[in-house]
Amino acid sequence: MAFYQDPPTLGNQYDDDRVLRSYLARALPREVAASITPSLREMGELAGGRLYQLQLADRANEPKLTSWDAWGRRIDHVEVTELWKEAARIACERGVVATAYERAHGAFSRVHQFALAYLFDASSDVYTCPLAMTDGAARTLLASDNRALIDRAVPRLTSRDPAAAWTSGQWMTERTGGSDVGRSETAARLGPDGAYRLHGTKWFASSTTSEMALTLARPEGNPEGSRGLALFYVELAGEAGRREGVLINRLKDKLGTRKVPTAELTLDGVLATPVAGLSNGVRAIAPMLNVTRTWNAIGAIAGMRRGLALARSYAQSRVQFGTTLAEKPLHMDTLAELQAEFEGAFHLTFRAIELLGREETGSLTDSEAKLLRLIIPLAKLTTAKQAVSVLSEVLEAFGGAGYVEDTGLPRLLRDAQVLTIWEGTTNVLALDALRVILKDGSLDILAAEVARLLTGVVEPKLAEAETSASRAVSHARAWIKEMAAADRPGLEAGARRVAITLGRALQLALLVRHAAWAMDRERSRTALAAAIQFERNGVDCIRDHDRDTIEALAETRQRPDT
Ligand code: MFK
Repeated sequence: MAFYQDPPTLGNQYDDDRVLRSYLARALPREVAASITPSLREMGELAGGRLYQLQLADRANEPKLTSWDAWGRRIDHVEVTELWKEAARIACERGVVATAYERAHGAFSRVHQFALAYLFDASSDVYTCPLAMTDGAARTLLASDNRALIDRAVPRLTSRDPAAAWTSGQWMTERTGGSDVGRSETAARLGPDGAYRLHGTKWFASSTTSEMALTLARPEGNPEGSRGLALFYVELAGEAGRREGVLINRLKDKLGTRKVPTAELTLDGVLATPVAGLSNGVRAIAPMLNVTRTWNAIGAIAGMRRGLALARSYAQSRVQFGTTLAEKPLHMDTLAELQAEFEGAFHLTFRAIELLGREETGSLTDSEAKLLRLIIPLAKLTTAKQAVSVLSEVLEAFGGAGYVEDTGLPRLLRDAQVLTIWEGTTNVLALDALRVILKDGSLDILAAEVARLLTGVVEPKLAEAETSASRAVSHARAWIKEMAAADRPGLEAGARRVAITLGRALQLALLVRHAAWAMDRERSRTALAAAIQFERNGVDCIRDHDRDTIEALAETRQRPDT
């Protein structure tokens, strides 16, 4: 009889996730954990069941832009995929954003909300993109104290009623710069009616179907640079079809996130309301950046977890050279390395989320606030890189099937690649982290956090991991101190290596702390294995690089090759 390989399968994505369940058992008070478990189990069932099946069935569909109707009217209608329509309803009804704002469990509500988002993400075809921006917009408006806008938009952004709920866009990127936002060209003109209208182009506006957007524009007469920009609220909810003053030039033809209707927009006089004064727009939109960067880390761990769940299932059924892949020592060695990366990324992401939840409920100390400011870029950049490398290996673990579109697997890698780019590239976030470190002593606070996590851990098998985590942080501190005094360009050149080292050191310390807890309370040694393996994967990547070598290899200077 002809042979046909069984596809990999998924079970309930909550019940199957040892890492999530063990983390929640440690991080949450027992009554909170008990109260949120049904909602997580329900989301886990959807994510491994009906939503996953719909995602596979909907694989080839993409959003479509119709610019004109039959009679020549400009309509700019975007039709999203079937999965996106279903994901929108599920996310709204299950409170994937709302849970954080309802605060049924105080600061722990952020953990609940992001656990829902984590379970939902990998079966949502990146519907988490508009959700991230919606969450970021709600947080930004609340931080602005603009009562009229808060009253108008926040109840809609945080609604559980699909008929009333809004999502938000975040229009920041222009042709002049995705990183250097201060070069934005969009102008805000004050009309005789006392209202502002925006004129310019947004080059990469994620999720154009949203009912509102937060965006940056320069009020006429303001100075150049980011301080001359102001944060504006744009409402797009009007009647179906064309949004007055916003033209959709085209949908972007992207490597991944192909279900997300990312567009290039012309702002042709769209009405806009200042959110928080008429300058310092980057500072005003910073709460949004911090929230969406946290969602980015959630996307990274959710993608890794999905890839590994599928790879494990496949390893159990795929027979090669006489046994299943699960019985091949080298295949298991590879999966173990990847699993440890995922677990480190998971714990760092949820540590950031715990702090975010406490910030929102006003229970952070000054030191913890500084720690949060540093952890967010570290988590975003480290987990995004891990996701790309883990998911590349996951595809390889399927051999040719990982490279074939209708298995649904290549999407995992393509959708991961954006995580290193949007919401700030690895290098931009590394420089952001370095700026924060040099400005406010947050590296001392991070070192104290690592020391705190390692305190009281007595398991001898964790000793090497403990040493590696604290040595890596000490190395980073010494290196930054030396370079800040002696070689600023060298310091900047090494910013990515330092940031990744700090991100990994923190991940390892969190793994050690969790492993010690799991051995004690769950009588489980799996988290111990993750800490040991993560340490073996390597933590400290700080190296001295001399400038001659870099310049010779980068080959960006025009000079004769001697
Ligand atoms: C599942 C995945 C979900 C993810 C969905 C994502 C959807 C995708 C949508 C997008 O990608 S939208 C585009 C996102 N774009 C970026 O993230 C821009 C990347 N560039 C940077 O982050 C640059 O570092 C930055 C634009 C911030 C630099 O600009 P500037 O002009 O050099 O600003 P500066 O001086 O660093 O900061 C201005 C003020 O903001 C300062 O405060 P002060 O005015 O009080 O001095 C900063 O401290 C403050 N600030 C900047 N970043 C901050 C912040 N404050 C708190 N947190 C931050 N992260």
